[in-house]
Amino acid sequence: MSKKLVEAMAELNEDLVIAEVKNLISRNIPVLKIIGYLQEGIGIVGKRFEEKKYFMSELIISGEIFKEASKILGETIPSGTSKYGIFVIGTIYGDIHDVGKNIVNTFMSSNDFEVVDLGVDVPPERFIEAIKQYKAKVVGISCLLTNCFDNVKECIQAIEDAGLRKEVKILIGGGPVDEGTCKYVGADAVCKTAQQTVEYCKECAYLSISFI
Ligand code: B12
Repeated sequence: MSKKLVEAMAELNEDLVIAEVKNLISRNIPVLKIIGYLQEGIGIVGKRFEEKKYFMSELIISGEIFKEASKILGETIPSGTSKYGIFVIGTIYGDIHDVGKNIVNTFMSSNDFEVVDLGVDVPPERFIEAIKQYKAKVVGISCLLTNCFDNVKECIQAIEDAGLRKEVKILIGGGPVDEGTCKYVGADAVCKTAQQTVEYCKECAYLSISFI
């Protein structure tokens, strides 16, 4: 376990985070493990924010450091083909967190999915348009704010009202979401990591829920 990386992230020491990420890569530590350390560190940032030891500026900095580290990690991951077809993803409206969503994108791309990223603060209409435009079979909705769970629910209801619900699997993810959230919002599955997302989507492909 790289206590050094967890602590450097929690302390917002960008130079040390970057140096340690490079060090772990050079020691062939798996990328997912490194992301796990970064996530543990940023989790501490979140806790300190809750405890009012950190403020908004620290949250912003932590997101930037994570993005810089992700860039370096992303360069080590070979890009794949798009043989499994299109995966549409976006962060639900009201929410602008995108660090985790972007990690999912990198892993999905490198595992042979073509990713259509709708960005952050995405309203239901954009998801619906994208499902129609790309004939998507799996849609991912990212949500890190508990007060946006209702927006996710509304979005899934809107997809249903548009007559598209039976055509797509809807996956949700983001720090606070769990099985209970999944049930509440009416999604098909929740994935806690990028790797789980890849596995779930590949399983859909193997079960011949063709993505193409
Ligand atoms: C960085 C950060 C920010 C940055 C975001 C920068 C960015 N570009 O994303 C900024 C400064 C903008 C921010 C703002 C706010 N934040 Co903020 N933020 C965080 C923090 C510290 C880290 C989030 C993060 O990047 N995690 C790392 C990534 C890698 O993890 P992840 O997103 O969970 O992703 C993984 C999985 O969940 C999954 N996944 C993610 N998305 C998806 C999608 C799909 C489809 C799937 C399948 C999987 C999947 O895969 C990823 C890789 O494993 C968290 C604390 C925490 N513990 O998460 C608070 C936190 C989420 N924020 C919080 C709050 C309150 C806010 C603000 C409301 C603060 C304010 N007063 O304004 C605003 C809201 C702004 C808005 N409207 O969205 C709270 C939310 C509390 C709650 N109960 O809802 C948290 C939990 C902090 C806390 N403990 O209080 N924040």
